[in-house]
Amino acid sequence: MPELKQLEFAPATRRLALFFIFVIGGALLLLSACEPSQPTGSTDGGSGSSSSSATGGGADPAPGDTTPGDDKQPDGPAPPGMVWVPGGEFAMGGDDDKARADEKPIHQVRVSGFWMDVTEVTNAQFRKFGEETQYVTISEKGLDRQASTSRLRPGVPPPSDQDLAPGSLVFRPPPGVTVRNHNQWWQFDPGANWQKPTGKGSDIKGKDDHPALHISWVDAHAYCNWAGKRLPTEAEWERAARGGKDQLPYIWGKEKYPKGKHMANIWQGNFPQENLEVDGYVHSAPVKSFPPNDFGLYDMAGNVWEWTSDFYHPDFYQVQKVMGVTVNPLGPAAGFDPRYVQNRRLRPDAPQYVMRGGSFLSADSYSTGYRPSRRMKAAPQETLMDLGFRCVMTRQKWEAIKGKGPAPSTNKSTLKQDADGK
Ligand SMILES: [Ca+2]
Ligand SMILES: [Ca+2]
Repeated sequence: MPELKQLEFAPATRRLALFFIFVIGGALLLLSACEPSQPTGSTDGGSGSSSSSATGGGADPAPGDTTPGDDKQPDGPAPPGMVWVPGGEFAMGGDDDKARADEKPIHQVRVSGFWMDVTEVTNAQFRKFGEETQYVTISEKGLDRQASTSRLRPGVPPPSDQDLAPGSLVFRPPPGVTVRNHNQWWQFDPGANWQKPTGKGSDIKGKDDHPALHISWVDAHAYCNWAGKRLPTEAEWERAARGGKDQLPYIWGKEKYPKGKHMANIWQGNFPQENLEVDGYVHSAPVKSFPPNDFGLYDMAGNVWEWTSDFYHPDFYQVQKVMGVTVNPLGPAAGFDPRYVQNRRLRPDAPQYVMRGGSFLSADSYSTGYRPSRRMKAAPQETLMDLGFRCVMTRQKWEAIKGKGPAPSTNKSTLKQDADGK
């Protein structure tokens, strides 16, 4: 993940932003609460098909209202490859010495119980999706010129051929680069995509059980839609990651190395030059290589960053705090990132979505991205060497699937294969 330096607002800009948040943002939140804003995934500007569904039931909608008793796992079988994340109230965000401004303040959130993929979506699962739908990812096909141009704000120059070309960002720090040169260790490689994670000449042979990499938000949304699932909200993701351990620095507890054990695939050594590989992996690890959290979920810290369905706004938690305990928050109704104001190199035409959990590139000497409250963001078309995802499913959706009775064998087969990554 590009650990892009968070730029601070100038005081006047910050006051203006806070005004926007509390006055206008409040109205947007009300609208958001009235009308679930599960995005449509129409921002790819491409032609990838995601119309078919592994479950035959279409996409899972946004989280429903809290149902009494939903902290208990529903009776009957779980969806293949998923575990129940019990509903409940938890403290969202962080305020310790490692916490960034956008992780504060800690605020109380209640989410309904839901099903979540036990692991990050693997290469084998993503391949199955492509075979059944002929879906092609953004890093493989590039961006559509007409769609990309139609989104531009007035005065913004149209994208160049290079802006629209296939490819993705690969982590290649040049010799001597330091953490101060955060723009230099990511290199756009026109041959990089989920099947060629480090560019031309690379492949994923023998890596069926590794997480799929170079996955954009649009691609992730299409996969979840096909699987009859959806991306988790940011609140659902943090609820799930903490596994019931509120306000602890790590998803497994207080100690970084309990009994000397490595608990996640992250970075050891002097980032970005020296990866000591003490945890056994310099790149992605097979899913389930490290212990699960208390909800039975693997790699909620490290391995790859995971997309959520929420727009990013640096001051969103301040709004949440004044609203008291919020229930199933869906994120801000619109994305906003101050970098767009101050850094014109970044794409000016797209809001950003939140990603969570850190990756094999998360180092204590730099971002500590694997902390459960750490927030990162990217535009929906952006892809990176350490960016993947997993999906969730509502209780209601699974009940509806089961309620259909015995599913056609092809559907059952697809779900089983999805779960097992075969
Ligand atoms: Ca590692
Ligand atoms: Ca992860």
